[in-house]
Amino acid sequence: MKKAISVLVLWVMAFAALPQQEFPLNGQWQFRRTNSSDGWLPATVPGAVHTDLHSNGMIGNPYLGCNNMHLAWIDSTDWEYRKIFALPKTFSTTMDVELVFEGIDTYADVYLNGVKVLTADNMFRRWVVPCSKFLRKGQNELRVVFRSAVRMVDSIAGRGSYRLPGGEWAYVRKAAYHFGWDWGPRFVTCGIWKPVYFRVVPKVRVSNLSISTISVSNQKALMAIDFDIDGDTKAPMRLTVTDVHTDKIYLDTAMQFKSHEVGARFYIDNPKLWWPNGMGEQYLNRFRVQFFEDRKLIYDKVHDVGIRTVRLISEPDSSGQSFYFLVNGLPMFAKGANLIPPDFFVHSIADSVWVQKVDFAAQSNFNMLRVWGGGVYAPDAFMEECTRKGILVWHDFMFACSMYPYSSAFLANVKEEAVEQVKRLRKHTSLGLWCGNNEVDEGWHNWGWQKQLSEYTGAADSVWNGYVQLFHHLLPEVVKRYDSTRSYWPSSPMFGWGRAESTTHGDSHYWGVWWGREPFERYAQRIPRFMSEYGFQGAPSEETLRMFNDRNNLPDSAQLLCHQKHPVGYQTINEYMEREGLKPNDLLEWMDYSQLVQAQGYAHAIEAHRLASPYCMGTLYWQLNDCWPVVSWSGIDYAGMWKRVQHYVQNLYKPVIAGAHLEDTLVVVKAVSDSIKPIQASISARVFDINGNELNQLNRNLTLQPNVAVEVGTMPLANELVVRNDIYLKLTVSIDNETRIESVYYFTRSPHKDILGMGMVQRIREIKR
Ligand code: BMA
Repeated sequence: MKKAISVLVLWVMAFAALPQQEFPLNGQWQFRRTNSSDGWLPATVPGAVHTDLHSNGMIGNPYLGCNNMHLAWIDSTDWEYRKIFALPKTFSTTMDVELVFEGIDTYADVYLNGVKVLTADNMFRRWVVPCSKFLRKGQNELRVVFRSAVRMVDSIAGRGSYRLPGGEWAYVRKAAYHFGWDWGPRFVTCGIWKPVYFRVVPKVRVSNLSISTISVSNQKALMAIDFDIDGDTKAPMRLTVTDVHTDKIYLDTAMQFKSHEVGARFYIDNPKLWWPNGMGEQYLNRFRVQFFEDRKLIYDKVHDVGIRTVRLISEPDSSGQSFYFLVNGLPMFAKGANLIPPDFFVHSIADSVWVQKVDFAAQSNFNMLRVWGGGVYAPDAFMEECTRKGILVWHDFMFACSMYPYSSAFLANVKEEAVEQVKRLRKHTSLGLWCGNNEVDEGWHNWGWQKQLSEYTGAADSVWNGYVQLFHHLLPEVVKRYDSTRSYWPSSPMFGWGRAESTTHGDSHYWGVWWGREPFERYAQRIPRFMSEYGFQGAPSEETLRMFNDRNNLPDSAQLLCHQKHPVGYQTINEYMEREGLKPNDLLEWMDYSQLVQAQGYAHAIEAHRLASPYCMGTLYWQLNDCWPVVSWSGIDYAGMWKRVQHYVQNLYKPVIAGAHLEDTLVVVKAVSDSIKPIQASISARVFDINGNELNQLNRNLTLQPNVAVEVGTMPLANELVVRNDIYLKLTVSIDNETRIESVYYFTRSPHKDILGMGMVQRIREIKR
């Protein structure tokens, strides 16, 4: 007996030196309708009820054909999951053990051996439950009973005298797009969507450790290290930060266990800086952080950290209010797109898929991605790849297109979520901005929401005060307290696109093109200080179109309709296609032309935005990717195939570009560079007919200063030339005698087929004087 105890003591001591020990509960589970007499079916965790039903052959593939239209019954049903397991021998029921759910979607009661240990109500939070006293030596049962989120919405909303304007998703802390979006199906699913495990609670635990740059000046960087420490100890503690490459010690400090949140600062001499893609190297310092309790090592990790400062500069100026990012003291023209979750069923997205999106962004010469507020908070693997590839992340908090509840219980739930996510994400060098929400301020001021509330006395005031409380106090205060070096922006956009200020103040979402059916030319007339959304739909690749169909054929018209979620999506595409004089003969040609029209739209916009810098300092199109096979605004479809537009974007996001437009019969050529140093460029504009005869030319050598667009020159064309469909303008930018960019413009609608075949072509933008 004595021997057994001493072995146990030795084992516990050895174990205590480890940061923590985990017993995963992922993998095989069982599920059924709650309390039904249906037999238990096999389930997978992490997972979702839709994917489990599909794996069991109970429903068809939700992404195929029109299946997505017939699955609403799943959303209004309650489901329960269980796992029966025995603890491993290394786990004793006398240990201090916690049950951890990294993510539960969304309303669930959790029972451990019949005892309710948790009620969860937020998909974006992690749930930690002390559970030693409920564990048994032999068999254990963990049961998770979900309540239908759609019925929860009705019950919560039903308690008030009015419904909040916007969308039903506002009532639940669950990904908004699960309720259906104009690029996604509606599956209000449920499930344990992230890993679940037991872990032994160590005496002292260090977590949420981040190292960030406070300032860089005079060849010195001031760094902050922040972390949480939990537990209880009177022992002296010590924190060290060393350089893995040089062994240089940056910090070696004694600490007393005092508070839960701890911070320290240190300096680095002659730091090598991290830069966004295109501005310089993505240099990462390797800091080894060690934490000792007494002399026992309780934390030992290497953190790869880029030294850089990033600030959003949004200040009144002579034109209105600026909006640009200052990185290491230099203005950055932001080039990128908006990102949505890369699969509807987020549990199934491998890290490699998230990483692939970042790699596509970097290949397309992006320096920014915006994680849109109707999806989910980005995983660490995504943020790490953004750090490696120089992509700054504009991260929305998960609020979109609706007014939100403001009860103290709702706000307390959101506060927990915000603190957790900010502490998790702040360690990433790539994180550039926190934004409160997507289009909530715009909705309130422009979408008739106030009118909707007008029959309820005092409702509009209360709802707006709730908004202010959440987006102007609670969230910025969380950012200030836990991530003080990051900027916070309350709502994107600052003004809706119908307002004059949308082109003079802050960021803008311009949907006059597409939603407003305005011509692409309008992009150049409605230039904002920073364009954080605009876009146009294009069909996916043929390969992805075939994914609509259950036999890998081209889809029929019903299937096409089930994979278009915008109310007038096809009409809008066809209207613009007609305007461009493109007349497709079959589905594949329609697909091709839709991609051409989409690409033209983005090309017009990107040229207009970049050639207006420094007035405009960013362009993020809607949207980079898809979450299922669909016709949408994305540049890259669900299967990861690049639409035509993505190649145009890649070209137009190069450091130096030239662009042309037509003022009556005068070709006007402009150029811009976003390199951080002045660039010598040679720019030529040459007009040809399709037989290769040169009709006119303009050649200039010039020095381009960072982010200052200039007019390169003008070239008059004869009246009879600009009405010909068989001539084109080729713009070439050369740097150091090397051609860096080539663009081809044609002059009329319905261009000659040979010109359309030239690759990245677009119709020249026309201005009538
Ligand atoms: C933007 C987004 C999404 C939407 C898109 C296209 O404003 O924020 O809400 O999918 O428009 O309509």
